[in-house]
Amino acid sequence: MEVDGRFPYYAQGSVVKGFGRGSKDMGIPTANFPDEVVDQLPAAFDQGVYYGWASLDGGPIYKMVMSVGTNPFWNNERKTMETHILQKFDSDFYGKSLAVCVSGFIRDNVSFESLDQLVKTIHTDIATATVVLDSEKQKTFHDSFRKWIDQ
Ligand code: ADP
Ligand code: RBF
Ligand code: MG
Repeated sequence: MEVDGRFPYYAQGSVVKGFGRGSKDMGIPTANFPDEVVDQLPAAFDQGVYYGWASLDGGPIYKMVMSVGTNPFWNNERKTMETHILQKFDSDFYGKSLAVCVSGFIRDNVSFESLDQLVKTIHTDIATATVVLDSEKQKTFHDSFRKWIDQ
């Protein structure tokens, strides 16, 4: 894969309420960042589906997938930055501090003909991220992220 100077990109902020469009019912809850964090994104992160690492309140680091954009399937007016952590949690964590290391690009954020297609594609994104994040290069991003969190 060619080198992409956007990565790694670090961001941190408290988890806020999103549009509540039932992504949780779809089995894919996404922790939303506040607008201030979204507005700090460099222009190169206009939109897209990404993978990387995530940590809550400085705790363990988990794999994640992230959607950036206006979610064309839903036609949102505002750009959002939503993180699905690849870990099962027993309860919600609104208000907690979420830190992310965005370390790679999967695809553009696009529209779909049906919700079923959107959900299937997100499951493919999760499978992609699960494999790629086991690579040596991604482990170095993981280790640098740990230092960034702990500093
Ligand atoms: P909202 O529209 O408020 O973002 P979601 O249906 O997207 O609602 O659910 C997101 C919330 O679910 C998160 O803010 C978090 O509190 C909780 N949650 C539970 N497990 C996860 C997970 N694995 N990844 C992301 N969020 C999760
Ligand atoms: N929404 C879209 O409209 N188009 C997409 O291509 C898209 N890709 C996503 C990829 C991932 C990995 C995740 C977690 C979400 C994605 N979403 C996308 C956002 C999804 O529609 C959103 O989480 C729900 O609408 C709940 O806010
Ligand atoms: Mg959400």
